[in-house]
Amino acid sequence: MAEITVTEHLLLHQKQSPHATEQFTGLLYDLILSGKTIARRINKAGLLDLLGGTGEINVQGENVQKMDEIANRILTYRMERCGALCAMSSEENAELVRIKPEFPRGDYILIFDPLDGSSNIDVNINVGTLFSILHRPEGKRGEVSLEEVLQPGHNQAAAGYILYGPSTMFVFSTGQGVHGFTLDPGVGEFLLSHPNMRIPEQGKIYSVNEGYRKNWSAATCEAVDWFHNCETQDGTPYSSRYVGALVADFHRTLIYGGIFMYPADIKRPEGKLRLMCEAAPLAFLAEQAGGRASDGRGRIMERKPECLHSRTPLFIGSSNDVAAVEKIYAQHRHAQTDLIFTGAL
Ligand code: P6P
Repeated sequence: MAEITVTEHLLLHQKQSPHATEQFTGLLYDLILSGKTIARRINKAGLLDLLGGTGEINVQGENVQKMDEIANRILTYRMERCGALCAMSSEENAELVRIKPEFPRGDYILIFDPLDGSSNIDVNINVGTLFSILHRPEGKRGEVSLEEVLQPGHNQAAAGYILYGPSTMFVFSTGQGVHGFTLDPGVGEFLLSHPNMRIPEQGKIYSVNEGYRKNWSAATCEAVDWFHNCETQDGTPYSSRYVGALVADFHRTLIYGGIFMYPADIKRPEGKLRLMCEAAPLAFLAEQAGGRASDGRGRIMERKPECLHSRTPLFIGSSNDVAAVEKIYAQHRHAQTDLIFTGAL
């Protein structure tokens, strides 16, 4: 396969991609540069005593890992200078970051989780950076208001992730399909390795943390039990896989198919995962790849965030597998048993 970089790929698709403007290409370039910088730091983390937490707690109430902070600093420094943004929101920052007047500004808004799954770093398991790119609403000028940022996922101009694993991958979509690029460390470029990625309409892997079962509703228990009992198209049972890093669990689902689930539970009635920087970008990719992404009731892409850090339940992957979950929740809603929380069955 010819060695095609992300920028070349964008320009090749210039006519279809309304976003292949100078500003947007510059945005992606600096996002990619940040990803390469973070990859290098992660690969050395174990050697530079960057493992472990800083002892601080972030806005999510989570223990901040050193690499979280470093990744957040790398992205914030680079992206506030890229000239394409008017505002940014990081999973690590409680408040919206408005681009300061001394920096060039543009019409895009970047929402990101600098290092998702960072607790896995200490045990050398995949972590990832997630990003979502929105347009500033037409006709808005002056200071960006929070309301301008709180947009539903179907407004996204682009979304994607960088997966730091055995190889570092950049997977994204601008609405013209999903394309995966693998970093060639020798060259220092992400090269097209997975053009036009598609999720199989049914998979054979389900992915959920069953340790929370005692806190699930009856509907959620039934939805997960569905995958304990259903069979793949070749008549074999589903396998269970759970990395504990959303980007890694999603990437496997994107390639192999199946379903990743993070349901609500009695302690987290809105779920754990963040709508704007985790569920919405992955929902954009899933739908672009022919899959589905739901909160159990309807499309993640339709949900309007109440705040920057709104959370949502997430069921994402093969269209048939996600549809099976939605059907079970609909039956329980109809029977008005969808909010009954059961103990361990
Ligand atoms: P649990 C990582 O902390 C994360 O936000 C996602 O990357 C991952 O899918 C999820 O939490 C894992 O959560 O409760 O199963 O450990």
